Amino acid sequence: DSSQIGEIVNYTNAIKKPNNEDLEGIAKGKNVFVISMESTQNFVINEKIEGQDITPFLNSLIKSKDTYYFNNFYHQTGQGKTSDSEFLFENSLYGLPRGAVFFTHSQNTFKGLPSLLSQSGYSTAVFHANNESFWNRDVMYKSLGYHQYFSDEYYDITDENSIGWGLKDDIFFAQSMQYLRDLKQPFYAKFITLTNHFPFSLEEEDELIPEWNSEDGTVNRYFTTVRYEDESLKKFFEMIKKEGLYENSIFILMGDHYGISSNHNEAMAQFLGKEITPFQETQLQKVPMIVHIPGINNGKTIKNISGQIDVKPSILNLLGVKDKTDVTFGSDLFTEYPDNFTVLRDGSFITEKYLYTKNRCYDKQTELEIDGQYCKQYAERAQKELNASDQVIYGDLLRFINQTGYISDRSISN
Ligand code: GP9
Ligand code: MN
Repeated sequence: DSSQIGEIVNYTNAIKKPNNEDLEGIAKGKNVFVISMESTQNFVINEKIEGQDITPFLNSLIKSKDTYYFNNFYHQTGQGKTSDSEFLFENSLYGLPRGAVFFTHSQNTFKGLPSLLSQSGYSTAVFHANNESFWNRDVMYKSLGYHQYFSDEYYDITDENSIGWGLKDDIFFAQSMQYLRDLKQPFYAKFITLTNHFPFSLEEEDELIPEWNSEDGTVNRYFTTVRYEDESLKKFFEMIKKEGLYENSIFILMGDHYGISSNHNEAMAQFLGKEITPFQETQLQKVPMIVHIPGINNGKTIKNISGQIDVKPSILNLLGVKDKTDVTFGSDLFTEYPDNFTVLRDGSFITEKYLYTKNRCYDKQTELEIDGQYCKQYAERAQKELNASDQVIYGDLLRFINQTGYISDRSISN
């Protein structure tokens, strides 16, 4: 009921770290591109296969003076996979312990990034060349406040231009341009890629690097589909420049979740040159997080420990959009007072010194298991945070928060 949300608001206010004031509004009124990179894990960044870069374009983007790269950024998804990732970064709430919130709670009141931005004059759209009801997106995108959803029906999909799960990424981007052109600016546009999805199938003509040579075909192919995705992203940026949209936009590129599950630990051990312990397995949950702001000329790699929960407040701060009705579990990624504490959906967490997973506490420096006492207080906080977020969803508690941020004992519709 409404008393529960009062407590939760106090709690989220208490854990929230201050926004970076120097960056507040730095991208005010600019278009926002978010690119969700399917199954893209951070371990491929700046790495090679047979002497060839796996992600040459992302590597060069990261090196740019206009890019902030977060190299300790974790996905926090559960069974809802891509949809959980979308939910996390657009609401700053966790997905659920079981099932996909996109399916189970699509009728809740949300204060999603798209609806907040549309209140600030943005038009909002999603581009994803899959069936519109996959992950119940057609329903959930309305709840999140999207104006438009360009699903598979908007694309010309043939046997020749598709592979694996559907339309090839580079064709997907190319065919999206006609719709993008017509969006009223400023816009918030989310693109969800697909080619780098298990089982990582690829036409030979699209293989830009050779498959790797381990005994694990899945891992071997993964590198080639990541490489292909990287090339598609490069072409995407070229198209955006040609459309004249580059200068007046910001770009957020984020991996949605892991692509290589723990079933492939043997090949991963070979690739990383070390045994895959629960510690390593948790570190493999890092995904790339890139914020590219043309002209900012102040880019750097930010090592703070962070996750998808932190994306929404970061975008809002860059755009200078304030919202009093917000209940967010994350903090601005650019904060000058990071708490370096990130919780994964299974209760694992990562701090500056410790990593906790599967009831084991690790020292990050030695990578060895240590006495559980060191992790105890953080483990409690992790549970508290996940439970509070779950309560918001199970109780549909955001309906009790009105436009001025006050809590009402009566349900208020958005
Ligand atoms: C499907 C795409 C992939 O539309 O988002 O879904 P996933 O299996 O990664 O959740
Ligand atoms: Mn996915």
